[in-house]
Amino acid sequence: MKITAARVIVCCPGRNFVTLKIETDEGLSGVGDATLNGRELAVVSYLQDHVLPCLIGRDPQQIEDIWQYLYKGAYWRRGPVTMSAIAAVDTALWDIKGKIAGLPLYQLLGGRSRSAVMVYGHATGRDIAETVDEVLRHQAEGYRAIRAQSGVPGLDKVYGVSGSGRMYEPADSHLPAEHDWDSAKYLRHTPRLFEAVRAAAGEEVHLLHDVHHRLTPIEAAQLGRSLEPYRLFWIEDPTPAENQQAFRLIRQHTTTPIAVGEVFNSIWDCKWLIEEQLIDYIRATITHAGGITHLRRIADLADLYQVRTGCHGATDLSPVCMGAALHFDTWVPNFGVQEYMPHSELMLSVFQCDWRFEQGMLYCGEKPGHGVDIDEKLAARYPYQRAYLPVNRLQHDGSLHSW
Ligand code: CS2
Ligand code: MG
Repeated sequence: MKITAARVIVCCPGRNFVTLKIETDEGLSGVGDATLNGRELAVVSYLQDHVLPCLIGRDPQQIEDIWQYLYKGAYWRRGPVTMSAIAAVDTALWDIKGKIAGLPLYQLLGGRSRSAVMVYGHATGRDIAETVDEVLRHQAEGYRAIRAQSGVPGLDKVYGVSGSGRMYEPADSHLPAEHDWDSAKYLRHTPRLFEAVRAAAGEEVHLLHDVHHRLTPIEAAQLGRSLEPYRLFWIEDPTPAENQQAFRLIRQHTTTPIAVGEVFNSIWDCKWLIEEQLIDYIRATITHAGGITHLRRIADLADLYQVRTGCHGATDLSPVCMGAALHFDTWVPNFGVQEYMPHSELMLSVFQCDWRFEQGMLYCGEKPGHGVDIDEKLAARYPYQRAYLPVNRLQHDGSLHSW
């Protein structure tokens, strides 16, 4: 079998997605997600100009060899652009392998470890009362795990917070919007939010919270400790993870579980935090961490230390990523939870998927491969539109802040 064609499809059915389609001489094709939010076209060029010419004529069944060829062969290893491009190729090749075998992807990985995949939904509100309502709405829809975020009194706009039940879009403007930030206000407010949420939602539901890399290590330690009475499932990205020693400091002060890794792109980003047992959940996912082939290695390393997976699943990961992730989650022994921000109807008309949601769980389909395809004609009706994530400035003096 040979790869005869490979093309990149860029579309914007409500947000930008970059999709790779690989075709073979035997009529089978596969798709992979290469969406890197706010930097999409860099990956398009990486694929089109530098990767796709090397794929034509290769045997698509040699997934491992092609992965090694693209990773080691580039000389310039790692980084989000490179690893998203490799991930797209890898995902498309696993899709093709599933179609050759006539098996859903989870079967190729080793078979089913669980009946379904527990997901967490997003409850956001402009204030505590609105967030509590949203948490209760999610519980009524069957969610067993819910991430709660709310506006902070005295701050105009807070990332990840939309009003009245609307989903937020991570890249929401033509040029980066500017948000303001004040860690002291946030640290005062967040325990109040979770006091109210826990009281309203009861003991059973898993509660999660995303700090978006905004605190210093000692502030993150304070936050973790102040949330202990509400028994969170995790706090996510409490401090930027370039300085991994920071997590040692946080760990010394709090037993609130920690999740990190949505911006990680290789096992080398994860290794030390996992080996030193400084995190509890690893959030790397297929699209940004080198595909199924590489994420599997990260999960296996994590399993040695009882670190569980918690794959990133914001809407800027395309339905292709979500489809593949659900197969991965169905197999991976040390599964924790899967993030789930449902894509819009329009997005799901461009991408056909076969998963289903029921009582807080997602069920991957049984189609061969990962079960997601793209309608290229429809996709062509929604051309790329430049869009950025916001930036974050300190409220009192305008200096640019981590996020
Ligand atoms: C967030 C995302 O889902 C999450 O946990 O951190 O909204 C993230 O900021 C975006 O996916 C960035 O593209
Ligand atoms: Mg996050």
